Amino acid sequence: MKFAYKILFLLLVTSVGFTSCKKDDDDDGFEFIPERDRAEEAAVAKIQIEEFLQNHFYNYEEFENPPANFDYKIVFGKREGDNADKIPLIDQVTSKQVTDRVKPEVIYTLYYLNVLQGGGDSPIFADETLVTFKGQYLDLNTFDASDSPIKFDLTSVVTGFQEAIVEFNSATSFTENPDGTLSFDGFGVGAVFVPSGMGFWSNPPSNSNIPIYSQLIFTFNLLDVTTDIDHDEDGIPSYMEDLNNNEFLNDDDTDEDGIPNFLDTDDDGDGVLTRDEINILPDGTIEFPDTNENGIPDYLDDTYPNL
Ligand SMILES: [Ca+2]
Ligand SMILES: [Ca+2]
Ligand SMILES: [Ca+2]
Ligand SMILES: [Ca+2]
Repeated sequence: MKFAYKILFLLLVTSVGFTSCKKDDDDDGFEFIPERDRAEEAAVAKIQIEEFLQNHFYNYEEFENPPANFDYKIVFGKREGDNADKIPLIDQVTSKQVTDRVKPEVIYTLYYLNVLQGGGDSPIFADETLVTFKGQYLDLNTFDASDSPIKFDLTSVVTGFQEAIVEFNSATSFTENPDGTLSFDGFGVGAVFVPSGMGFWSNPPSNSNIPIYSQLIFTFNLLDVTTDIDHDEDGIPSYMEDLNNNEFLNDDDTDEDGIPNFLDTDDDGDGVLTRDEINILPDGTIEFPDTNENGIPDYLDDTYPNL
């Protein structure tokens, strides 16, 4: 499970590294090759994913008439032989348009499969989710999976996974079993087909064998959601540190010290902790004083206080 967490850990990899290197056989040194063009790669990914969706189906018949002890996990198969007339995924998926976080002029069509919506809470981009999941390539080989519930911080997972799971709801209820495990009812079940630019791009986790520029499939059961995560414990929930409202937290860095606000305990870098520049009322409401009335709240204003 620990390994699984590391695999999905994406922090910042989409925004760093403009070159990758490979060993040059003709030379003793390394040859630096430029990163692929994001728009061209997005087009390649779209073709590959749509081809997959055309040629594959999922176990929808089992979801329609669940066999005894069905685990409510999505399983894909190829539309060939006895399965040639199964409904192709392309007729069952939903899609949403998502802007590339590195190159905003690139827009992805992110395909996802909504098998069961779920009846509980729906996560937002800064929440933590409890899921079971499987990660596969388009050839259906598995690169990572967890059948036991595992927590994923949505600020740390690949963009495609984050953008899809926020469209689902968690379980309506759970019961504790005699062995201490939990059973969930009414959870969300889905899959997302992630183009490389919304996946690991040219920087897959170094401890994985995931090839660069891989299209990835994640199937997941969404069990639980934890909201109002405050990553830096500065008193401001992380979703409120998304100052430019793009649902991406790594590009909000008020004092430009390289530490984004949601991880920065002194957001304006004035030497006074954010926690000491806001007021948290007994009912949990947060006030942002602007003492010098310049339109910038104290915690983001490095001209106040003058120390
Ligand atoms: Ca915070
Ligand atoms: Ca900062
Ligand atoms: Ca902060
Ligand atoms: Ca401060």
